[in-house]
Amino acid sequence: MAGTQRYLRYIVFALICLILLFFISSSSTVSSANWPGYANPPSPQTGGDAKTPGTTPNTGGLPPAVKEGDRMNATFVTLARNSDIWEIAKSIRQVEDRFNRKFNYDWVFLNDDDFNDEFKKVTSALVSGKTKYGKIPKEHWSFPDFIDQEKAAKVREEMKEKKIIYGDSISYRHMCRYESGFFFRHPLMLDYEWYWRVEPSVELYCDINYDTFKFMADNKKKYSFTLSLYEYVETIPTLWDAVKNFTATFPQHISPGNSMKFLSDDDGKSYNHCHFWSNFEIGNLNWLRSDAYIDYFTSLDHAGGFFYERWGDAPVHSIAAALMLKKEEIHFFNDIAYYHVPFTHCPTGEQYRLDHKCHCNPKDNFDWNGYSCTSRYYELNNIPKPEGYEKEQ
Ligand SMILES: Nc1nc2c(ncn2[C@@H]2O[C@H](COP(=O)(O)OP(=O)(O)OP(=O)(O)O)[C@@H](O)[C@H]2O)c(=O)[nH]1
Ligand SMILES: [Mg+2]
Repeated sequence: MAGTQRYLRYIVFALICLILLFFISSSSTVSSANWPGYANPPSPQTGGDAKTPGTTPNTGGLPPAVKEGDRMNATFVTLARNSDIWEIAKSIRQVEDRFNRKFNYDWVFLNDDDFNDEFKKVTSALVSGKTKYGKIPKEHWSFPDFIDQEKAAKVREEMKEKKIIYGDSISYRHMCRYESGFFFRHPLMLDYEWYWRVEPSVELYCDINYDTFKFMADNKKKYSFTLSLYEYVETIPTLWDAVKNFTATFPQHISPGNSMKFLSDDDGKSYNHCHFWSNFEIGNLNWLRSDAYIDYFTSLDHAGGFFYERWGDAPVHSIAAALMLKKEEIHFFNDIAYYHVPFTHCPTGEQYRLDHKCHCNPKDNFDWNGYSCTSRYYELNNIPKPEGYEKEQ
């Protein structure tokens, strides 16, 4: 009897184990029909097999992938060394993502040396338009014969002691002179009417959904900026004297209705050091190639300040634009959100920033800061300042 009972206990125990095993195995994979949020779980589509699900075309009416319409005779232009490769790669990526993937404009790269294969390979892969690589002729990147080398060397020593930024650099001076007077005359640039200058390590923070070159042409603009500020006085002590010398010699090149008020608070007697920051520029190359601008550059060049001081291309371009163009021909691109160390232009106006997917912090906007000259531009042109600017002062 005891043996039968033990035997029955074994059978009951074995049955319980079997039932438990059944439950464990059936609950170890949750039925796909029970996935949270899926009434009908996704299943393989046409074209796929059991292991690789297929795909379906989007029929939901997405906006067109690229912009339609005519292009302008325009190019991006970058002056760079081979060592700038990764910093210019970042800039290109931003310009492409925010603008050029929709327009596919060309990009001209200029260098005082030969570009190496790596530079060409990386940059041409990033640019959606054609890329062109030019070497700067020696005579555009060297001391002109009228420059006293000893005097120039002494200035560099003094500026080094005074710790003036790039004060002891020869190459920086060649760069500023080249950007002031030669880049637009490079053979590769002669094919174009419009340029957009891009430097290494810059950022664009908002989508640009229209053709900025066409905007310039349609609205009769010749020069443009996003940031403006005061120049270091130590780098340009005699620049304004050289400008006055030029205006006295070539009064015919000075435009009526110009932007003198942007440059001077005493009707031209002295320079207030305001300038447009030229690391960003969209401008007209034919204007830079005009007799007026060439006479201006040649006159300044002979004054020697690119080497005896450290004149930057930003005040040189800005003074030219402010004196030789009508004030309406200079455009402020409030909508191009831009950064070059250490300043940011983040468009004033929250709705604009949201609509254009901007990722800049409006608190970083430099426009209404005391060191910016952009207020002067608004006042001179009688343009009402954008709504909300007071909050950013
Ligand atoms: N090929 C070449 N390009 C140069 C040289 N020096 C500067 N550049 C380029 O000229 C432009 C201006 O030079 P930057 O060094 O950016 O001068 P910056 O903007 O005043 O100063 P940063 O604050 O350093 O950016 C950039 O596009 C540089 O890549 C040079 O010696 N050779
Ligand atoms: Mg720079």
